[in-house]
Amino acid sequence: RPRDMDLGAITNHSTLHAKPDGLVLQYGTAGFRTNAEHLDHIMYRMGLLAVLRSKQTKATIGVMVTASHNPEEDNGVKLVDPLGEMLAPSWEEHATHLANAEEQDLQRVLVDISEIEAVDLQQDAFVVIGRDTRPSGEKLSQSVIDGVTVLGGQFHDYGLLTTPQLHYMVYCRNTSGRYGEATIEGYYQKLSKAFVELTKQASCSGYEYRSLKVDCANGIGAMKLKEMQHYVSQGLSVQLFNDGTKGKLNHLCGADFVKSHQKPPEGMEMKPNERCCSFDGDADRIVYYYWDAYGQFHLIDGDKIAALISSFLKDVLLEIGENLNIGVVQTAYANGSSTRYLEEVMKVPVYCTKTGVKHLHHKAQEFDIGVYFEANGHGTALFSKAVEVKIKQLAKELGDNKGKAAKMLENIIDLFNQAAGDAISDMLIIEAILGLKGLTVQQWDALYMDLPNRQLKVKVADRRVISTTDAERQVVTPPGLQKVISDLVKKYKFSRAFVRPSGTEDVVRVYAEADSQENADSLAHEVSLAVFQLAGGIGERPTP
Ligand code: G16
Repeated sequence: RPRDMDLGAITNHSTLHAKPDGLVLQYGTAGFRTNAEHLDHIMYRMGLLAVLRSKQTKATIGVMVTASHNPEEDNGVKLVDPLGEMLAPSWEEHATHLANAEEQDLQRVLVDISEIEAVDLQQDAFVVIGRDTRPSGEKLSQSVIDGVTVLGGQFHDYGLLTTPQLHYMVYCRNTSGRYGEATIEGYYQKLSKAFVELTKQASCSGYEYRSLKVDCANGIGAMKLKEMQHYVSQGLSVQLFNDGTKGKLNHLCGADFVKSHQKPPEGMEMKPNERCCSFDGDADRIVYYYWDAYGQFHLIDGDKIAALISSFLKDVLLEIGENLNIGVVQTAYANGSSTRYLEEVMKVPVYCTKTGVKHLHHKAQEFDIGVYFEANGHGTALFSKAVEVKIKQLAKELGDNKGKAAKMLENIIDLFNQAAGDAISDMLIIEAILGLKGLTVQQWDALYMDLPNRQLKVKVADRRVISTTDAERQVVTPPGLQKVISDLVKKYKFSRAFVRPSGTEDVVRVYAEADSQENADSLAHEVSLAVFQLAGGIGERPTP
């Protein structure tokens, strides 16, 4: 029996965080998520698990209490690994076991995990905690802390943070401050220094002071942008909407709403051709949009952000004279036009992974420069250590235009949050690139034209009956469903459709694209009906 696990105390505390009988939850796309009322035991147990992971890795581990884009009543939790990345898959399994263990089995599961993972229980543990603005967050964070302390772990509670800020803190702490200072000021200073440098460079080429309207989804992004505003005010003025003073979190606003409904958020005053953007509830996603002069809404999603960023990076590298390998990583949701543009016009290799930033992040690490974005606006760019060192050196050594380009790239690297997709950091990068290139939002939008598309949700009794392959583009079970989808797709031009169980909501997601909005809508509807019939739909049948 492990020496320094006080099993008695663990059990005693556990009864204060009792697991509702029969409740089974999975560590999903981004941790556990459900109605906040069912999460107390999960939080306590994730506190315990974070300590074990910290002891095993001999590093600081992060715990973020958030349900990101989900409705306000939900909450959730995810663990952040030492370099700011998502928890390793084998530990996701441990998390699921621990979360679902009945009270009497809790000790055994903890001991099993420690043994399987060869955790040195004598090792110190340190856990950092953050939470978004959900009303349930504070109490749930306390339950995490309870789990951490009962296993003898030390902790620092950052309180209210955006999810990517917590990822940043973990990364800083485990790299002895080389990545940045692990404080909120450290984060603002690192990003704003790079941003202000870039806007200075841009102003030499005619850049004008800019303003931007930001829909903060009534979430944490509003608070953090307000705090940051004066750091970047030399180059950008942001006007905040849905800042949480009245509306409900993610309700009729935020990046997820705008992307999935393809319309502007409520509560935002938009004039024609004005550049606007939306964050999601924990500020790890961003999408841009505008109304044109004819009253048509234009959405600029994660795919077009990836196109802007990768084309900028390619140009800068050309200017410096460096031939590095750039790769772009997308998911099945990427608009067909974006993939074609990246491959055929920009000539960059494109890869498709399963949904979930952990998959994209992992793939992006294979390149000198890996740009990854989900269509929903979640993404960043990763630069290999060797590239960072080289660019820093070139920025010092080179003169003239090459030197300027190298400095620009050095600042761009600093501005990216390389631990996780980050709405604030992405926003500043996009604003800097538009400024440096002298691009309007319309010109950016015109890089390519999206294929009309539609996303729908279908309720089924148990979404696990659907399994997929080929980066979620093909259904394996239930049998017969893929054949129906393939036949439906054949009815339309330039069409594509797929379905997959969500890992954050209790629904099956349906995606379809085609040559016209009408066709995309009707393909999505027909596929929804097929899911409803073949995968155990519940409630009302999908209606067009
Ligand atoms: C999370 C993940 C994203 C994913 C999204 C939806 O985002 O971090 O990678 O795209 O969920 O996932 P699913 O379709 O499985 O529900 P967020 O912003 O909610 O944390």
